[in-house]
Amino acid sequence: MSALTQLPAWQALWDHFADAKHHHMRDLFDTDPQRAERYALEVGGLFLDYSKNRITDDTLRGLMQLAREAGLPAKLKAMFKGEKINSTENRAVLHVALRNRTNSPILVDGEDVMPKVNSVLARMGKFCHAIRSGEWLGYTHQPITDVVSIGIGGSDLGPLMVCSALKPFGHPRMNMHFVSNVDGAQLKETLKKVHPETTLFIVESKTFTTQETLTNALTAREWFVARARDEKAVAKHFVAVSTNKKAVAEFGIDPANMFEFWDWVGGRYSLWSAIGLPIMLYLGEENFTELLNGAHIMDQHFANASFEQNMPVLLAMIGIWYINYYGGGSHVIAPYDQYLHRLPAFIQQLDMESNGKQTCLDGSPVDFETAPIIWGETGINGQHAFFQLLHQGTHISPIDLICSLQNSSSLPGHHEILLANVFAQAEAFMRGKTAEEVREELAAQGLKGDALETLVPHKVFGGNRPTNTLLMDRLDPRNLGSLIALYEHKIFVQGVIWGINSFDQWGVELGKQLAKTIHAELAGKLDDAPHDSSTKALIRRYRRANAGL
Ligand code: G6Q
Repeated sequence: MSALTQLPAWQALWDHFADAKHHHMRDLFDTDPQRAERYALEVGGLFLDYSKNRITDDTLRGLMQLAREAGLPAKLKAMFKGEKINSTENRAVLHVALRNRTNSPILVDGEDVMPKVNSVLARMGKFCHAIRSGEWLGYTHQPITDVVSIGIGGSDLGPLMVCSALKPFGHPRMNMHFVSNVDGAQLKETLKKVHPETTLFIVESKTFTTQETLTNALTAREWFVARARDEKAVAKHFVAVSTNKKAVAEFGIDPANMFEFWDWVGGRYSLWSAIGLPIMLYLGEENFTELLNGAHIMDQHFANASFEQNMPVLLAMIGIWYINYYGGGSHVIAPYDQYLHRLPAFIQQLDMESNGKQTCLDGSPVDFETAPIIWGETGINGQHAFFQLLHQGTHISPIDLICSLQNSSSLPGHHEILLANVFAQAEAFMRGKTAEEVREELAAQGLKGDALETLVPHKVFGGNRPTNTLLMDRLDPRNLGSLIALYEHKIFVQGVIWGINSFDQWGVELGKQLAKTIHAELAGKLDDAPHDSSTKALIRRYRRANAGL
């Protein structure tokens, strides 16, 4: 048995569950008129209504006790203090230092990291100002109009998501492009849209060894040099963001054009570092600072609020309740905001790469479920697609409904419809529709007898389906910063409860290793690598189709 399942609070919650699993939220609301008020919380520009969950005061008490017994208070302090909590890589985990707006010292191996953080931020600010003001000119003395960010995973999704989310704050001259897929189609289509004289390429890679990124960057560089016909022009059009100065120089980017970050910044937690350069270029230094400020508000709240009033802790522990007690293995992110359409993908990586693990910190296997499958889509589109399963399917899949109170599109009439749907969905998921209500409704439509009764079971909604409603005052850099940090900390808390390392990602290595050998085989450079019969047949088929290899 794992340490977690032996905790008294873990067992006590099972005892509570035996009774709690019979509760229906409809009754919980009926018996407590203050429920919505009591189960709500505001932090900065974010408001969370968590009342539509299958929880009572006893559930929350039990969950917070579990958080304490699992050692959350000490782990939280350890992260903020820069201790090497990423034990399998022997690294600190300090995305909070990147937005430590109070500038209080944070030590790694005895060295305060804040001067480095501030100096890179200042360099980024200067560079972005030069590009945005038109002072930085390309090789034909024209200002930059297009930015192509080349990266993948944590070195792509964050900047891509934030730039999409904050489009209304973007520089009007700047067109942002993101290339991550090694499928040449993405780079090819992007290059069709840009001109070498006015394009800046940002190569984003923590390690600067990632095959997809380096392949795309090399092709982009060749495309550029073939047109500029001058190697020296590269300096005006290529910059790198990395922790690996040597590899950047070897690739042919002047280290003077490199923005640095450090091994204590995890890829999927790196948008606050120099990896956020595309964000700062697009939004400007002030808005990037606001993004950091928003995250810092959430950091401070997370570090200081009592667990009972702590937004990331509440979301995490309520998540644990569903995952580990109800056996709900999936979680939906449904932003009701077109600008947030990449948020589900971003949170999917953040959560699944962090907590998709089955080994405890001490090397023993887990004997409980860990990260749920995170998925989602803009909520309103989801309603016309997969919400059917969420309402009447057999799975329990909690849903985060995310929207902003203020209209960001400024087109009249749209926002009200959007918000009406958010609130209606949350209510429908909670209440459902009883057979009695269905009967009444059908009778009012003139149906009776068998015709009515045959339809009833199909139109019943069990309800009791959990949602969190997250309202932002408006979608702006500060609130988006708080929202992202909220999820980062929620995921951290769940990792602590499960006793796993949320900050490594060994699971992505195996496929990468095998791909190297197979790549050589596809190219005809290697013939007899040992494989199973299926893999061998697939390789043969590829080689036949690309005859000559
Ligand atoms: C994120 C992961 C992963 C990483 C990419 C890109 O936490 O580690 O998504 O960001 O594999 O890696 P590089 O930045 O090293 O190119």
